[in-house]
Amino acid sequence: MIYYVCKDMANYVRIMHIDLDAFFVSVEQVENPGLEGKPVIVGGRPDRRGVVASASYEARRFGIHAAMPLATAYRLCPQAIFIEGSFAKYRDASQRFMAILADFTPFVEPVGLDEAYLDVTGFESLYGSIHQMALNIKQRINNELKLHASAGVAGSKVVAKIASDLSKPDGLLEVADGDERSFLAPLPVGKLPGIGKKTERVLQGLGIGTIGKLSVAPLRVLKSHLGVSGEILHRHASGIDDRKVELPGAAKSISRETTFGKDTRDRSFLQATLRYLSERVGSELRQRGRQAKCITLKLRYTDFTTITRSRTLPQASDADQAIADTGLELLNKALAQEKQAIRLIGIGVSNLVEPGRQLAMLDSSAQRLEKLNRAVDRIRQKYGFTAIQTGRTLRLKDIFRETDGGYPLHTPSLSR
Ligand code: TTP
Ligand code: MG
Repeated sequence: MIYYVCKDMANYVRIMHIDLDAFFVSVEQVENPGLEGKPVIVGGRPDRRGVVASASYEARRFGIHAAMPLATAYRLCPQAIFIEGSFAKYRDASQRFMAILADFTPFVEPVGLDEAYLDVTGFESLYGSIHQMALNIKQRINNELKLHASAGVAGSKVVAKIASDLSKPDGLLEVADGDERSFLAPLPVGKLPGIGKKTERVLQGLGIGTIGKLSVAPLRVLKSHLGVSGEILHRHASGIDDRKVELPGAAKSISRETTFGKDTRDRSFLQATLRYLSERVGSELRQRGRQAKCITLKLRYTDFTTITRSRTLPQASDADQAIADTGLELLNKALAQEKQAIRLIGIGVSNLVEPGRQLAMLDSSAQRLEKLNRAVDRIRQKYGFTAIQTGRTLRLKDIFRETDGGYPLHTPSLSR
């Protein structure tokens, strides 16, 4: 008997997922209460290109959602208030949000700016119940930031996230241990994180409309239509997800991208932009004390087709030059293959590792680059990002206006 109790306790996990409601918009509403209760959109002016970053719940009633082109949002709701937004403000609110969470538990994994997973296993003894702990967290966020958060509590990350999503706005939903399957079964497959429109269509084609049906679909069929992700989705559909809450520092990837004001084929402009984005990625990589092994280029063409191309570096690096040079190689290859004009360009790094005491340190050119990048970082921290520019990004000066010591990246609110 005791044996079984111990065994169950060993498997017992409680994870809380917290996500702020209409984050960017809500920060704007706190600053300007006149915006409360109105259809508000952060992303930029509707006559500019770019997409909706955040929409108030009032705007969502018109069918407006994140990632929708601003022009479409304007068509659906011309009376909406469009705000360009400012990343600095959201970063500040995000830091305060994460600091509140850290007061409740050290086991916090931030995801983006307004979202986090908390490993709350065993915290019942501190707060009476996990439900009470979630209420306390929500209350503090509301008292101190005037923002609303929604929380989901369950035995795994995937179920906790779905629960917080379903509870929005200002909600709290707890799925009891053992109830995961019955909780998920009736939900449409689109509610499962990782299932976008395309996968949803594939599943519909197979007659799979609910998460319950997905959980009992033959694995062989899912794998043949969806590859490896078919297997993961199959497990998640049963509420099985053994991903742990990972503490920060273990970021999996860093990326920056921008949508152009006008689609372009101008090679030197594309290269300059790519260098600039690479420098922004490199600077964050060094700030986090990580090096990257994998570099990924992202391009979106006029017809909205989006491609990504990746390359693994022979040795992990945090140098702007390594990121940019690899990105440029991938870009040149892509430009040779596809003649369409480009709408969006982005660069990302992944497969992040702790800098090792590698042989490269003996290599004086790598050492020189490292020194150079750190010196540039120090100047930029003091005087702004564009205070120092390589000859190749200077071209951007004539095209973009500089704000906050940087070039605005679309969506402007995401410039950083
Ligand atoms: P979300 O949490 O996905 O969205 P939200 O907080 O606006 O709304 P809710 O959680 O209530 O559904 O994203 C958090 C912020 O990240 C969002 O306020 C703006 C930004 N964001 C973008 O800039 N682009 C995007 O495509 C998405 C989804 C979010
Ligand atoms: Mg949110």
